Amino acid sequence: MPNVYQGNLNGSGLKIGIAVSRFNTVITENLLKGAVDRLVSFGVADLDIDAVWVPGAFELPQTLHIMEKTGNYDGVMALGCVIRGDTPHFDYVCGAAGSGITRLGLSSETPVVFGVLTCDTFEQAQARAGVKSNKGIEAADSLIELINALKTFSQ
Ligand code: INI
Repeated sequence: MPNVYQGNLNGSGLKIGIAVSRFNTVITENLLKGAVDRLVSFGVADLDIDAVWVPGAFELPQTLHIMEKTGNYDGVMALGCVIRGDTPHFDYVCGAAGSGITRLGLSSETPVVFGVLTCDTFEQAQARAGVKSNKGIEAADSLIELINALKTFSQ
């Protein structure tokens, strides 16, 4: 039999860092609420969640990098919403957020998840920041599962 490892959704005792972008706040405040409510439902204590508002999705990787370096968190999460406009700006912001957060995951031992919406329209973003379908909820699920799955391998 192989050794098979998988995480669970027990959040008790875990400390979580969140960076959330203010750009498209109507959307991102719903992502944050979805994520925080879900984390608490898994047993994460309110006071063990730190959420930092930053200007836009471009700023998410550096913010999480600085938060991660404190060593205070079992896992960190990026929340944001980028909506396509008329210029290539969208591609630069999405690319920087995605690759920056990927690099953070590869250069640290701390589990990191990507809860950034990258949408063509505001309506698409709204549909993914609601009560039932919410990228913040998904990010919370992913982070708690990942933290617990990787615990076995941490030094
Ligand atoms: N930031 C976002 O988070 N979402 C967007 O849709 C967006 N658009 O469209 O421009 C956006 N731009 C700001 C960017 O993230 C930085 O905050 C800014 O460039 C300053 O570094």
